[in-house]
Amino acid sequence: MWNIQRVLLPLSGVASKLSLATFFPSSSRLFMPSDIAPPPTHSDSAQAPINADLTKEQKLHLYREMVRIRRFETTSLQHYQAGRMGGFLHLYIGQESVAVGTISLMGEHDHVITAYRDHGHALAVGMSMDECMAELFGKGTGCSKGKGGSMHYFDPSRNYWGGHGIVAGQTPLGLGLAYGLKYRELKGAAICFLGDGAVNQGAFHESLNLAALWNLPVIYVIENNGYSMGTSQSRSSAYPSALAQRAEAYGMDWEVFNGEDIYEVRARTQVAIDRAHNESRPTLLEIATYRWEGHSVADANKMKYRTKEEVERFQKEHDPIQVWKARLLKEGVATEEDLIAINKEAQAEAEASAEFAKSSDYPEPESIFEDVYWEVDQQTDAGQTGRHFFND
Ligand SMILES: Cc1ncc(C[n+]2csc(CCOP(=O)(O)OP(=O)(O)O)c2C)c(N)n1
Ligand SMILES: [Mg+2]
Repeated sequence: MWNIQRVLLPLSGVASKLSLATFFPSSSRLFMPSDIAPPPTHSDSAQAPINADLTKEQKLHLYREMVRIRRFETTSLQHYQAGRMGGFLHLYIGQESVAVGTISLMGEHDHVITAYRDHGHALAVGMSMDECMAELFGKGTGCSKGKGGSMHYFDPSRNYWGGHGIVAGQTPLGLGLAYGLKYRELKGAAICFLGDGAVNQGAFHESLNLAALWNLPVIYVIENNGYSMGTSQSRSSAYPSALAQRAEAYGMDWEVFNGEDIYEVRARTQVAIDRAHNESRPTLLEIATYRWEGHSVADANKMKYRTKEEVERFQKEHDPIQVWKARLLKEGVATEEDLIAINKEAQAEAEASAEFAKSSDYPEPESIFEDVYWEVDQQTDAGQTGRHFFND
């Protein structure tokens, strides 16, 4: 809690007292929250119909998709460090079960939109490693023609609407997707991912308000990986309870659960999808997860706001791929050799995608003005007269 004396003391001239502890009373813990732990998983998630009905092949598919994301990203990291990519690279390693679990539930009219940590979601919706890797290399064969980079993957043909760099900027857009579904009377949901650092942005709260007010089929998924950019959740959010509890202010359903077990992710997310499809009502989910790498690869302070022990604990005990692997072995779905083979295939696919990216051409300089406004590219009246953009 704020202590008024601690705040006033520095103002009365005792500048030496002005330390982080003044503003963050237990700052040492806030800097190093090495006690963070995911919530327990529900014991009945594996038996939920959506999971009980999974075939052996579907279970292996979930494993393959998570491993593909991991191999894609470790390969991209090597090429980033070799100086072959410009811009930032935000890795999703450690969070794979969230994208793969939620997106595995998507039907024909379900749509996805996310922030800049977008590689996992893109591969999970079915975008190819080639187009994703080439985008990182800035090549014309990339999914955004090499002009978007890591943070701006797009594929509307797969109901995948980006890839957004402005924190929470995707949240009103996700609302618009849901509005479009309702307007067209389609039975679908807009799944909008955001980070724990986006929950205090005004645009997000405006979106929650409209989602509830207009009963829109949107599912906001907070991927709570414990940290935003160089800071922990406890240093950035005043409200000490669940981030998703903010939904109560808008009369919206919400839930918090553990994201490391893909059964759990699927079982709990399906409830929100059913609510969107059948009742056209929004949900705010908070999925506890963990990012292994720095905020981006260029995060020089990545070990200053958390401990090495904490990172290693999550890597050893909460790796979603290892958790799922253990399940598959226990259920007799696969042997150790089967899973090694899947890893090798994914590694080969990732390496081939890097070769594809390297040998692709950069976009032509003249194309820099293309793909900015649809109206201009399509030469519509508005695109030619500019009236669409400026009232005259
Ligand atoms: C409006 C805005 N403010 C600040 C930034 C700089 N910024 C980029 S990422 C980030 C942290 C977001 O953290 P979180 O939402 O938890 O997502 P994560 O990186 O953990 O996936 C910040 C502050 C930005 N991109 N946009
Ligand atoms: Mg975060």
